[in-house]
Amino acid sequence: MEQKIMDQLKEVMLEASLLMPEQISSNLAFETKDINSLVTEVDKNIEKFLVDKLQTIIPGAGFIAEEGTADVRGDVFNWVIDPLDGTTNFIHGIPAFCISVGLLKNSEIILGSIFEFGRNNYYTALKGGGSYLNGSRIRVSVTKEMNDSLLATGFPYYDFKYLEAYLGTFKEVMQHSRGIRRLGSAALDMAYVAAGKFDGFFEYSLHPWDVAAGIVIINEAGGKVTDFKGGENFLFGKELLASNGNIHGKLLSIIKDHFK
Ligand code: 2AM
Ligand code: CA
Repeated sequence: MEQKIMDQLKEVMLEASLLMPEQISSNLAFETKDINSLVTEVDKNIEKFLVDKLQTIIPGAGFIAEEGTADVRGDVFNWVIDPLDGTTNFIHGIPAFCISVGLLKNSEIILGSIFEFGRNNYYTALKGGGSYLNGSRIRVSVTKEMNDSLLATGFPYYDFKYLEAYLGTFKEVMQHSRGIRRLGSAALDMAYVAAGKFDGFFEYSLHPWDVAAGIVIINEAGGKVTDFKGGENFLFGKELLASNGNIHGKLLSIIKDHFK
């Protein structure tokens, strides 16, 4: 049953991606939902399309969707949707944004899919079935030492409560890694960890739709995902550390030192 859902989801994701205008330009029209939280017609259109189509794949499934198109909970299944992750990039004409869809079965994410615009890369994973990029198996990197790692993060942009802890972490990670990148799309950061491009990723003030798909895609690619305490409250817990596994302990100990 789940493989069939995967196949149907892929079709829906690819169809949804066609709602993106062919040419992206800078300074698109947008609304401000909250401080630094922007939304465009494209976000809304893609979400409406996804909700409409996904309803028919699993009748009775609920939705946790960023733009609130459908806010109903299912008893067993819930789709977790970010129709456009990296909206700020999109509005500024920077090509780093994607669609991210995960499926919760009870309290566990069992499948995820991320469509990266521009490169037309489709990342997907089904729990227990491995992770794939455009049909080919992907795995996390084999980097052993944090000093050799390339890491991704997201800067705080609206919730500055832990800014000092974040900057302390940032400072230390900067001095013990090959470099830190900030793409502006948590879902893409996570897809890149799964594909072995980044060795790790950390961010706080995340929403479930930013990370749902990435969680299963990283786990199925052989990586590790935890919250900032090393525990499992990363889907709704607003903070997440992901890595290839090898450098997880070192990164976690730095984070724990600062986020006390
Ligand atoms: P969004 O584009 O779906 O809102 C990573 O930093 C996460 O924060 C992204 O997944 C992005 O999701 C969200 N985000 C929202 N507003 C942002 C902003 N002004 N700058 C950076 N990230 C932002
Ligand atoms: Ca979004």
